[in-house]
Order: sequence, then C-alpha cells, then structure tokens
Amino acid sequence: MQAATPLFSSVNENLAGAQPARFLPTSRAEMDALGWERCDIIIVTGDAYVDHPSFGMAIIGRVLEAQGFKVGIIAQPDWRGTQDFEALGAPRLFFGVTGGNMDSMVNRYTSDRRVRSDDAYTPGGQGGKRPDRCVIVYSQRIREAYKTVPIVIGGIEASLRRIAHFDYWSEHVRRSVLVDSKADLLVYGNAERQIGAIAQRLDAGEALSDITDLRGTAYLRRGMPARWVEIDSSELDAPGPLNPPVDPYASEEDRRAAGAAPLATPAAAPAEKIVKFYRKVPNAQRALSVIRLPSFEQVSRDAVLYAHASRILHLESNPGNARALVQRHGTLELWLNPPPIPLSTSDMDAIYELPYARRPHPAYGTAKIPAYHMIRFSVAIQRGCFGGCTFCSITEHEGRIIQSRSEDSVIREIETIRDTVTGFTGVISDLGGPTANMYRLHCKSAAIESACRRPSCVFPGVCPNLNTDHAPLINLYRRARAIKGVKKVLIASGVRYDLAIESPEYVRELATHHTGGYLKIAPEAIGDGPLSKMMKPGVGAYYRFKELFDKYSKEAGKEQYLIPYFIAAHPGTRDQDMLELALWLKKNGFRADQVQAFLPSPMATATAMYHSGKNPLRRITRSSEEVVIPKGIKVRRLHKAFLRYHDPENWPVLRDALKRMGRADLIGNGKHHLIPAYQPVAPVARSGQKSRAPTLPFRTQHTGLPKSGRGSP
Ligand code: B12
Ligand code: SF4
Repeated sequence: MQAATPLFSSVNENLAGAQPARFLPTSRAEMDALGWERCDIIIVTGDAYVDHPSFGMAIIGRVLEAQGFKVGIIAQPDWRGTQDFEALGAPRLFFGVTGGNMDSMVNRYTSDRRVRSDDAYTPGGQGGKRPDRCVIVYSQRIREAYKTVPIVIGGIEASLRRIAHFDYWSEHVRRSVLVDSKADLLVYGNAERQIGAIAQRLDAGEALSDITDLRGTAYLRRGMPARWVEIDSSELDAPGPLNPPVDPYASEEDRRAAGAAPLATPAAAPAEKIVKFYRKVPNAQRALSVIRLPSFEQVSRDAVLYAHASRILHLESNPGNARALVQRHGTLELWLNPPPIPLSTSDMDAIYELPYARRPHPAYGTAKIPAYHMIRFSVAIQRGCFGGCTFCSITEHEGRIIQSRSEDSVIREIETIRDTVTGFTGVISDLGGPTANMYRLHCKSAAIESACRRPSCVFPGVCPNLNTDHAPLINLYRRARAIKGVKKVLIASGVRYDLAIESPEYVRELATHHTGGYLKIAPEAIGDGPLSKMMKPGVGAYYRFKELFDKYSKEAGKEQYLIPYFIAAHPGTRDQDMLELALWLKKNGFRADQVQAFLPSPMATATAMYHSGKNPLRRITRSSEEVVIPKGIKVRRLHKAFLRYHDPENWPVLRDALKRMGRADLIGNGKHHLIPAYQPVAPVARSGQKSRAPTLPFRTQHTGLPKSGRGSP
C-alpha cells in the first residue's frame, strides 16, 4: 500500500506557534479573547460541542489547530435562518460541515421511523435541535449567508451518503449528498489526512476546485479527465441487461405509470449500455483507471443496478487496491477518489493526545449531554473493523484495516482521565472502539492485505491469514488495571466472540477482570438464513465462547452472565427463523426487555438487500439470489414480537402467526408451549418489570456495541 506522510509533518510555519485554545471559540467574544479577527476554518456541526476525542468536530478542530489554523465551532445552529451561521463571520479558508457523530436521520428517528424524543448529543438529551439531513440544510444556509466561501462536508452523514444511496426514511434512492448540498468537496472516512491537506493547500493559494487528487474525497466535475481509462462496472460484475425484462402483457398505461418508454414491439426494447467502451486495464495503468458505476438515474429506477453499484463500491474499498469511481448525476460526474491511507500508530497517538479540554463547552453550563456522560471515563484504542457485518456501515466509513494506538498513549490517556476528569471514581468504563477486541489485529502479510477484496476477515470463518493474537490487548488491559488510582477497567464495546475464542487467554482475562456481572455480546440471530446475510458467525461460535466465559467466570469465583442481542426483521429472516429464535430464547431463559428491528442505514450492504431484494455479497445478475425481506410495519412488528414472546401484549399477534405457520401446537399453557392460550385482562409483565430470567436490555445497532457501551459502568 502507498505510504502516507505522517499527519503532522507539515505544520505551516507562518501559522504555527500559537497556544492551543482552551476551547475552540464558539462566539465573537471568545474569538476576541483569543485575539482573533477571523477564523481560518469554521466547523458547523449537528452535535453539541464536546471537546473530547470521541466527538468529530473536536478531533477535526484540534487536528487543524495543531497544524497552525484558527478554528471556530458553530454547534447546533438554528437552521431556520442564517443568523447563527454568521455568528463568527466568514472564515478565511472554508466552512467545514458535519451532521455530527451520527447520520441525522438515524439520530432523529427510530427504526420504525418514529421521531425520537431525545438526542444523546444535545444538552439535556433534548430532541429537535437539528434538522433532518443536517448536512444539506446547513450547507444551504451557509450559501445563503456567504455566496462564495468554500464548503467542505464530512462526518458520518456525508461519508455514508457519498454516492447515490437508498434513504430508508423517504424510501427513495437519493443523489449523492454532495449534489444536494451544493458543497465544494466531500471528505469521507477518517478525515484527519484530508482535512489538513485541504487547509494547507487552500492556505498556499490553491483553489478548492483544483483539489481533485486527494484520497478520501469526492467532488463533482463536468466531463472526464484526459488519460484516464474508464472501466464499465458491469464488466467487473455483470448485472445483465439494464432494462428490466419487458412484461409483454402490461398495458401501455401500466408501462407509462411505471415510468417506462412506450413499447414499439417487445423485441425492440434495447439493452442499455452503462458506458460506451471498455478496455482491459494493465496493472501499470491501475492508478489512472476509474470504474464507472451506473448513474444516479439508472440506480434510482432499477434496484438490481443499485445492488450492483453497492457491490462494486464495497469491492473497491480496500485502500491497497481500490480504484477511483465515477457516477453520473444528470450532467455532472461525481468522482470518488480511493479511500484514505489508514492512520499509523503514531498518527493515532498524536490525534488522541491533542490538547482536548475533555468536556462540553462551558456555555452548556450544568446541562447533561448523555453521549458525553457515556464516554467521559472511556478510551478509544482503535478505529476500523474487519468484521463487515452487513447491517453496520462502520467498515464503509472507517475502513477494514485496524488503526491502533500505542499502549503508552492509551495509558497516558487513562492517567489524564484519573487526574483531570471531574467525578472519576477509579472505574474506566471502556477500552474500545467499533469492536472491543480487534486491537492490533491485522493480516499476516501486508502484500496479501493490499491485494485482498474480501468484505470480511472473519466471515464465513476466520481467515487463515488473519493474525488473531490477542496478546497486545491482554497486555494493555493488564497495564491499565495496574495504574495507580484505577480500581476497575470494564469492557463495554462489543466483543467479537468468534475472534475471542481464538484466544482463550483473552476470554479468561475478560471474565476474570473486566466484566461487571453481565457481558453483552451480539449473535444478532441464530439461524443460518439471517446469519449468512448479516455476515455473522454461526451459533456454534457463541456456544464455544459461552463455554469459555462460564468456565473462567467460575474459576474466578464470579457469577456472571452473557446477554445476547438480536436484530429483528433483518434481510434474510423468515417468520420461521424468528420462531426458532423465540424458542431458543425461551429454552435458554432469556427475556428481552426492549428489542430493535433492522434499520436500513445509508450505504450498508444490508440496506442494498432491503431495497433490492438481491444479495450483493455475491455476483449480482437479474437472476441471482433473491433475499427474503421482512418489509412493512406488520411483519417488522411480528418479528419484534417473537423476540418478546413473553409480553402478553404480543400474544394475540403471535397466536395468529403461529396458526398461520401451522404451529398452533406451540400455543397452550404448558412448559413446552411458547405462548399461553389465554389472554390476561390487563398486561401482567410489562417491560421494565423484573422477571426471574435475565433481562436483555435495550440493544443498539452498533457493531455489537450496546447502548450502555463505550462508557457506562
Ligand atoms: C461511542 C459511541 C456511542 C456513544 C456516544 C458517544 C459518542 N461520542 O459518540 C453512545 C453509547 C451514547 C452511542 C449511542 C448511539 N449510537 Co453510537 N457510536 C459510538 C462509536 C462507537 C464511537 C463514536 C466515536 O468515538 N466517534 C469518533 C468520531 C471522531 O468519529 P466520526 O464522527 O466518524 O469522525 C471522523 C469523520 O467522520 C470525520 N469528521 C467528523 N466531523 C467532521 C467534520 C468535517 C468538517 C469533516 C470534513 C470531517 C469530519 O473525521 C473524524 C475523524 O476521522 C461510533 C462508531 C465509531 N465511529 O467508532 C458509534 C455510532 C456513531 N453510533 C451509532 C448509533 C446507531 C448509535 C445509536 C442510535 C444506537 C441505538 N440504536 O441506540 C445511539 C444513539 C443515541 C441517540 N441518538 O440518542 C452509529 C451511527 C450510524 C450512522 N449511520 O449514523 C455508529 C457509527 C456505530 C455503527 N457501527 O453504526 N454511540
Ligand atoms: S487475506 Fe484474510 S486476513 Fe488478509 S485482509 Fe484478506 S480477509 Fe483479511
């Protein structure tokens, strides 16, 4: 893989030397206090400003500050006018716009599309402080206030909406967010490398429109550049003729209603070509080759092509071998440069050790920001995930290559928490990241890793090339709990148990020292149907992990339980699968308190399944595998009801379903029945009430990270 220059190697000499601000300024008065006339860059964000490395605006702001730039923050502006956007004046170089740590639609709505009343990223946990699709709205307001100031968009929302994408909340394929926001440049993935380079190049006098060569960015252009070899994506992975098969019995009216061109004769319907030409590309030319995805217009009318485009994007996601992608939107070409080169350990250390205040901006007073409270005593030790779970898009965002901090750097951060964070009682609530136990894990060979196109290093089984040595992580845990003043180090990020069983020593360490009674893990399903569509391991790995966990808990003299999480209504799940899961839960004495149905979030592979009914994990053709999609409120409710089979409110719907499925034998009042035949007048065991069986708390759709993850003891 191409080597990258260290992140802070080129600090602008003219700008450097200034003392870091205690907090990045959020008002004119704070700018005055710092003696600033204007900011170089202003970051506009959908989250409250928390100056902590678990919050994107703080990381990006501090990275730029360390490179000598003056950075201001506008957090959760009132989007109904331009006033808040003008609070700091116009920046000298550009506005950076982010929706915040989460996509604004994921943040604002439940998986059943109901508005959430709360928002963990807002003071007081209050909902309603950000608009739908923040990035578009904020960019538009900035444009209204300042016509010519460049806008760079980034963060999860922009990153995962970088190409034409299915938007669950409108049930439509939307254009790249770059087109709708009319921003100048989109930064995707981890943005530290790109944002520094952009600021420095603009500072050196380059125009934003000339920055077309940066990895991890996307921009719009007219026409194609000279010298580039264009490869038709359908030659890499043939979806078949682009027009859906013609229904010879459809009336002309039906066809017009479906948006199709009038039919002369069935035989005359031509198979549209995505691009005009295709050439085999010699390796030497790979750096100058670009893959043409079907256009926005094509993928929005044709779900099979959508699934094809999604597959190609995922195949071209390894920074070691990814090529540029281009997707036409109307008359514009959306150009996507390959992903950024992963951050080195020294880059990661430098990023996490910037002078963060480690708390919310003082303007929030005593208001509690729940997302901050969750993580104030926890430490991020790595980024990236090679699990590839299809319902999660962290791999599409942070990449598959694990980027780890050094042990020393993590230890220093724990000491900083101990010494500076108010309320610390000696308990570190998490050492984690997207997954708990991928620290320092990587492919055995850099050359193989660079060439690999597998979407996961652990599915369908752990790849023989994967180094699964948990020793560095074990060592880190040991050092962390030996720190003076640290009483306990908990692990709350999701443990990838199929990996953990490769290292019984790790499971021992976890069970003996780092579990507070319950350990949440995420099998997500138990049937091969859904598991194969989720890219999750078979239930055998769960049993093996449980066996080890129970054994080591017992040896440590601790009574501890595993709390497994499941997703209802994931693509590939039949009613039968949910029934089997309900029987499994009952057999194992689990009672889920609250459960979550699959949320088709932007850019996830499972979202492409949901939208197209196809399986993009395999070659997509018109006749390729069809996936069962539990769509619609009725079936989603039913699948959730199976997970809460013990709740009397669900019994009527479950009785109907069981009868329809020919399993009325499971209705009755005996131990072997799933639900009783009678219906109590008033509900007897509403959620939240204590039951004898272990209760499964609310699950989140993290890579296994429970809601109480990254931080809650
Ligand atoms: C810790 C955590 C939490 C904590 C909160 C603390 C926190 N700080 O976020 C808690 C436990 C509360 C939490 C809750 C939830 N979370 Co959470 N959480 C995380 C986690 C693991 C780490 C967050 C973090 O440290 N981010 C670090 C920042 C720096 O990363 P970043 O935002 O991507 O920023 C980088 C780039 O995007 C870019 N960038 C950022 N800002 C800007 C600005 C500009 C101008 C530019 C150019 C670039 C840029 O540069 C940054 C550095 O590279 C992430 C996964 C992850 N990222 O590892 C999930 C994640 C953010 N959570 C997620 C979800 C779904 C949730 C929940 C909805 C789960 C649930 N079902 O309840 C809830 C939300 C509750 C609510 N809305 O009220 C999803 C969001 C998915 C999406 N598409 O939006 C994520 C991505 C996990 C996943 N695997 O899908 N979460
Ligand atoms: S060869 Fe195996 S371990 Fe290496 S990157 Fe590919 S899937 Fe991962």
